Amino acid sequence: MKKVSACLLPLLALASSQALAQRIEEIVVIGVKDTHTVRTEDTLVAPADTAQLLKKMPGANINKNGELTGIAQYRGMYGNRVNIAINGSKISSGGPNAMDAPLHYAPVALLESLTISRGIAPVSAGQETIGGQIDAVTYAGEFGRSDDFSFDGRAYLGGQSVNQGSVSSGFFSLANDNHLFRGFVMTEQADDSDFADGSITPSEYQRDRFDLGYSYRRGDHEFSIDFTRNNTGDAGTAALPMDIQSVDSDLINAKYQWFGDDLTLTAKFSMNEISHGMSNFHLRRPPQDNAVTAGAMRYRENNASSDNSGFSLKLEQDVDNGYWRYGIDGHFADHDSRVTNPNAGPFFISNFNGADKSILGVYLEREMTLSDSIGLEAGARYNRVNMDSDLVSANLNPTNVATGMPAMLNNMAAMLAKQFNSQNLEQKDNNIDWFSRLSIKTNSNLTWYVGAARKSRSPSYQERYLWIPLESTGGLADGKTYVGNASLDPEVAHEIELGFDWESNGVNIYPRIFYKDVSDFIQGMPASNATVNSLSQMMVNMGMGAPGPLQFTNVEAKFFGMDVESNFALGDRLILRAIASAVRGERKDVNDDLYRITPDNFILALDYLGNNWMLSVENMSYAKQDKVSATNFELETSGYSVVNISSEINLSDDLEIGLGIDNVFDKKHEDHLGGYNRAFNSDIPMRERLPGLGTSVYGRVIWRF
Ligand SMILES: [Cu+2]
Repeated sequence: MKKVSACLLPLLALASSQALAQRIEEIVVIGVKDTHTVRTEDTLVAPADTAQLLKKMPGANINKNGELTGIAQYRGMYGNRVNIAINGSKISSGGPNAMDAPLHYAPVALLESLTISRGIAPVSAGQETIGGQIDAVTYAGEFGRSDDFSFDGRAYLGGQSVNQGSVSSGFFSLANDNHLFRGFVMTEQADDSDFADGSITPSEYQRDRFDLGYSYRRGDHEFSIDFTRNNTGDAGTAALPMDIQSVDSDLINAKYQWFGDDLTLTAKFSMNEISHGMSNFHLRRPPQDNAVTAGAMRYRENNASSDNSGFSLKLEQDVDNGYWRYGIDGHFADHDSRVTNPNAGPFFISNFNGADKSILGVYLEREMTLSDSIGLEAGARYNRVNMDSDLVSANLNPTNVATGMPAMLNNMAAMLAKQFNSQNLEQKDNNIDWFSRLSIKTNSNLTWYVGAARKSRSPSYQERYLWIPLESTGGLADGKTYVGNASLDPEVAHEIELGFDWESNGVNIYPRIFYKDVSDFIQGMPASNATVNSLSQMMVNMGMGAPGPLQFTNVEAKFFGMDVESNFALGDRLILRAIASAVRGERKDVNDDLYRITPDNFILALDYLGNNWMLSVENMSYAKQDKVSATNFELETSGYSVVNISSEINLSDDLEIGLGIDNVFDKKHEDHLGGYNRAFNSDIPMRERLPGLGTSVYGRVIWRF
């Protein structure tokens, strides 16, 4: 086992939230608890991936494709359907399989908090929030109280036994009441992770990061700018056909706020350059010779990039009975991805070439008190989406018998490229969203809630522009190859949600039920293009891909379920916490369930709070999942329970030590959201469900100075 993970602590609320807090005292609109936040200072987290925290939140979970590749799932929707903001800005993944899913850019060691919007998110929260909204905030330090500069810092060191992993990081700030300079450095690495009967290969990882930032405030004005360089090295993603060689990214995020008497202006700008490499031979066993082809022919490397930028302008106006919010925002993402074979120079597939998606949005939102006991929130948004792709091509190197592909295959690829290039690739969508949420306080303990919304999402660039059957699907990890469809329609969801907040005498219960109807839901259906099918079958015969390629298609779907969070004070120091989540995802046009839906799950935890320490014992139970997608050939999983223990002790105001054990009884279990094994491993057969991790003893030390 190893050292402990680290984080830096920090603290603190950004000055802007102080200003916000002051104003909130002035205007209180009746409402329910519509977010759930996990703060890393209060919660001990073993894994390096912030997405793991979602497992502890009502309705949320993680589609795990690797230790640094966690894709957020909320109430059965995942991937691009869930909008994720890192410090208020969106980051478009560099990888066409979302190996660097957005939460990759908010590592646990730098995370201050992770917040989900429970249920229907306001239209001001993000551009495409059909599946929900998640906000990750990283430590930013705090301004001083006088004009004298002071130097502060936090060291966060952590480690866990399940993969001999460790993280070391330091956060430093130099600040007075007007200026705040900050810096952060982090390095983390781990070997392959263990499960009860072996280890998952490859699941090792290595990641380095540094941040530099500056904030300035004076009077009613506050400005900040941050630069991040993230360098992820080798990292295994056994659920996908390749592993990460590198994710090199430069992220810039700037924000300006003006706090007027009854107006607040917030302007944000972000720019991200991500370049990413992956292969099917550097961390896992390379392709082997088989009866039909030489292994060397099937080596693949893939270099992908994402250049994306965004802005938002929001004006919030205080009025007698609430707020008006007016905003415009934009996000512009351009993606390239090229597949090569290091054994065959001429071989290439231009997987995505200048595939871009631009969204310009405008919204109006109102939050108001209708009476002493009724609060209303409502808003509407219009998004204009423009997408396009440059022309594609491929050379499967048919003239080289040893490392090239048969001429017939190359001809089929050329035919598909020609079909793709001759279409109208440029697409424009006009999407309208709205939402309305009503809270009715019937007595001092009970507030009823009802919400309704229409939310839309334009297709991803993969769904529109994947032209040759490959697994570049934004991380679906179902083992199927897909092709896109440029003329897909946007998804449109209509949703209703009901619930209440009950808070009385140490008993707090927040249940919600929901129903979401999605027209033009995008999902893979058996491909009908004869060339796609024959090319795919030939590849299967040569030992690549899987039979029966799918094409992204508009279908009809529905999601429904419930989730609840609750806590019960069992005395001054003992708290019982319970969180339950249940969701169903079904096709409406045919009799099938949707793919990779979280099994029903239930967390029961007992927390004891001592004077300077706390102890928590937690049982996480997952039901079997037999509602699986026939279309995606999804396998069922059985239910299981794991027990986790964690403890924290504050040795002084500046020194805190946390220790924990995850999966205390080393329970062997299949993680339904973990995907199937795609890398040779003597412990796990190919294309079998990947197991959940075994026992992990972990710890962290946080030292503030
Ligand atoms: Cu990748």
